[in-house]
Amino acid sequence: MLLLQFSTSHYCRKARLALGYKKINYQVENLTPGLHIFKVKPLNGLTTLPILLPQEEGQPKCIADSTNIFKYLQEYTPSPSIIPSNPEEKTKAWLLEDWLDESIGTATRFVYYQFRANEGKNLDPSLSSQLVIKVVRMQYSINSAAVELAKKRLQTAFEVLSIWKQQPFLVGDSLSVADLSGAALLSPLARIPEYRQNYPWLFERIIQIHELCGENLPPGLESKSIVKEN
Ligand SMILES: N[C@@H](CCC(=O)N[C@@H](CS)C(=O)NCC(=O)O)C(=O)O
Repeated sequence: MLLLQFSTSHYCRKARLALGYKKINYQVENLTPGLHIFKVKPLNGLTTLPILLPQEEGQPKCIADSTNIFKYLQEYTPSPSIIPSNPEEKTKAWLLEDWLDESIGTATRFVYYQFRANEGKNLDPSLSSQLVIKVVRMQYSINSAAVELAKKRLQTAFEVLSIWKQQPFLVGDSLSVADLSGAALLSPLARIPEYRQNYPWLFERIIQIHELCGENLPPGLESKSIVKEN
């Protein structure tokens, strides 16, 4: 299998966590933001990554969107499952997945790029990095007012996800699409000292889930990084 990705994207991390948890062999192809459109649009009409190419006879040619990738991988390799078998838990896990994907992953992006353009500029002050940050901020209309709203959405996320303080999994007693989504889509906050200080439990869980999936830890947490060959 081949995963088309941006190396730094938290949505692509989400797909890698599921591939890793299911111990599926795959390779990655890192695309360049902007130029990716020429490769990606002809495949499915969308412009976003991740995209999974199963590259196997009898399998679909291309699966776009991290949620669809979860669903496909669950069918492709049912065990270990990432979907609870109990119907109520299953509904809850998918609801959390959808909210984390559609609302919280976006809020993380806004807060992260605001930080990288201001207090966090010294993480990589190079011209190329600052240019990428500028383009992303323009692409998604990231401005101070929108960032304030995103911060409020993140506050709600910390309340909802505080279940992680008492139990290792958000739903039921095993890892699900909800945990994979939370661990990936909040991971960029590990670069922001304020969040690291205020929510240590969140980053402990993110580390544990990455370890369960055999995935390298996200920037900011990687001092404890594990080795994985792609
Ligand atoms: N809901 C989508 C979101 C994916 C997404 O937003 N990907 C971003 C990178 S983090 C992207 O590809 N942006 C490039 C573009 O929109 O052209 C998913 O889960 O796959």
